[in-house]
Amino acid sequence: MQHSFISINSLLGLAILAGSVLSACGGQEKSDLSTKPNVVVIYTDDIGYGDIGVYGGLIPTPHIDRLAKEGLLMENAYATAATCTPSRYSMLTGEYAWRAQGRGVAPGDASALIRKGRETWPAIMQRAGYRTAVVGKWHLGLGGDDGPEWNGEISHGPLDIGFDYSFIIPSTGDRVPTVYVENRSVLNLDPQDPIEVNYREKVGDRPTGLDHPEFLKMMWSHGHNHTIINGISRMGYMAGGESALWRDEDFADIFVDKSVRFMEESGDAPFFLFLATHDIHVPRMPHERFQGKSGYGFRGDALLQLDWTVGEVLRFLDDKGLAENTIVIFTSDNGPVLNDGYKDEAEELIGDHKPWANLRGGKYSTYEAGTKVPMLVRWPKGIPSGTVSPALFSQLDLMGSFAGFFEEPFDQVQAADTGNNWEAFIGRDKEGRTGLVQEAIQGVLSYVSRDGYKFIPAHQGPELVPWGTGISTGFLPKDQLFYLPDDPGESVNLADAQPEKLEEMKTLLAAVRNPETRK
Ligand code: NG6
Ligand code: CA
Repeated sequence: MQHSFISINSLLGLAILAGSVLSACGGQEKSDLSTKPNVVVIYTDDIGYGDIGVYGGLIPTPHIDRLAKEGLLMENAYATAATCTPSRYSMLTGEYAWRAQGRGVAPGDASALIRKGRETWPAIMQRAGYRTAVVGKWHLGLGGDDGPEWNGEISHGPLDIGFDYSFIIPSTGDRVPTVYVENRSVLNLDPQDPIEVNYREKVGDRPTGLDHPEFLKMMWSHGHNHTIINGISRMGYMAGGESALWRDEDFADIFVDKSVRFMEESGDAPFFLFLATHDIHVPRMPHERFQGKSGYGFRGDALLQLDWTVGEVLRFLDDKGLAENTIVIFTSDNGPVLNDGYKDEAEELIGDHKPWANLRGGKYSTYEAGTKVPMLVRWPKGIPSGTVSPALFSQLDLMGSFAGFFEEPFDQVQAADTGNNWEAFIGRDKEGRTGLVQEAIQGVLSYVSRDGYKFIPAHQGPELVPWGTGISTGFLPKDQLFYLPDDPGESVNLADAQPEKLEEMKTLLAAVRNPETRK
């Protein structure tokens, strides 16, 4: 299968270069390049199911809401995991992250998790004739087995797996090194002042949050007490790189600027932009113009900033007359958390706003709020405005759905878990996937089926996320079974009352876990 894929693909590549109308394996005509929709994926960080206005959030998000009014609101869309790295991994590769070890939340100096030769969503887009870019948070590792070469050419990055342009922060704002990486090098690095990163012991003489809290503009609450940069202590120690340091307050402005430039420079080629915002992950340090504006502390202010970001993208598309045939996808990598390591008053000021809506749990959790996320899709040419869909949808299927739409062959051995759910993606099929797997911390896997049942296997683990977020893990030493349409808050365990259903759900989860029977 892999061999035939390679030859078909290189033929297609030649045909694309020749600019001819292609004949794919099924003999069907491929759509003309010029009509291909642009695609902008706005992948947000830690935005909960209830955070957005159209999902019941109290903090105004008019630009994000506009996507729903002019497009599709999905009621049952899921990230594959309750943390960032595995969700991103699955979405970009079409494979559940838990199929191999080592794809949990990556440290800031992790080596690349997705390597050259791996089938990816952006690679499919490239082969379909798109210019592709990633802008924003990466958090999938960089560099070979020895990790990223911060002071030289950084290998094994986005450019090696399907992106033509890359402007990223290597992991998350709370992890060193606090520098931007553009394509293969650290932006604005002075070679006389090389970067050193260490996650085990202190390097350099910058003060730490543990020893010098008086230098902080925002105090840490758990973890995050190593090197202080820009008045914020981080995870990990960093020396050097002074001229390359970012200012957290500028993230949104810079990501918008890089995104707009990329879209502008695409000319007549269709573009695929993966805009992975840092908002609203910790440390929440929005630009000064948003600080204090929401009344909900910096978490709310970061949400206003995120809404502004979306507004800027939409304004660009409007101004250039591109809105009609651009697919804008808005979703999140995992569910919400209030205190994720800094004292930013997210808990104290939350008021009646419910980031998790009526769901149980949150980020890290195996309960629904961990992975059930907002998902909006606007495509005026293909989706009627104001569409709402209850279809079960996984971000895992974006890759297979786009491949299906373009009739683009891809390596289905590597991308074993993605499927073509295009009709659900554009709101026509109201049922969607038959089921999906949710990954919580500690590698716990639960299963949601299309008929509304949810199964969480027995797991010996802490009741609350162990580092002080106050979030229920959903771990119990006995099996749990819920019927979500009646009980979205997962409060009535039906495991004893419905033993047959429980067995059926166990079999379904086992079938996905077992590579012999999957698909
Ligand atoms: C956790 C961090 C948290 C956040 C998370 C990753 C601690 C105690 N907690 O380990 O602050 O960085 O990792 O978040 O250090 S994610 O959205 O990128 O997955
Ligand atoms: Ca996240």
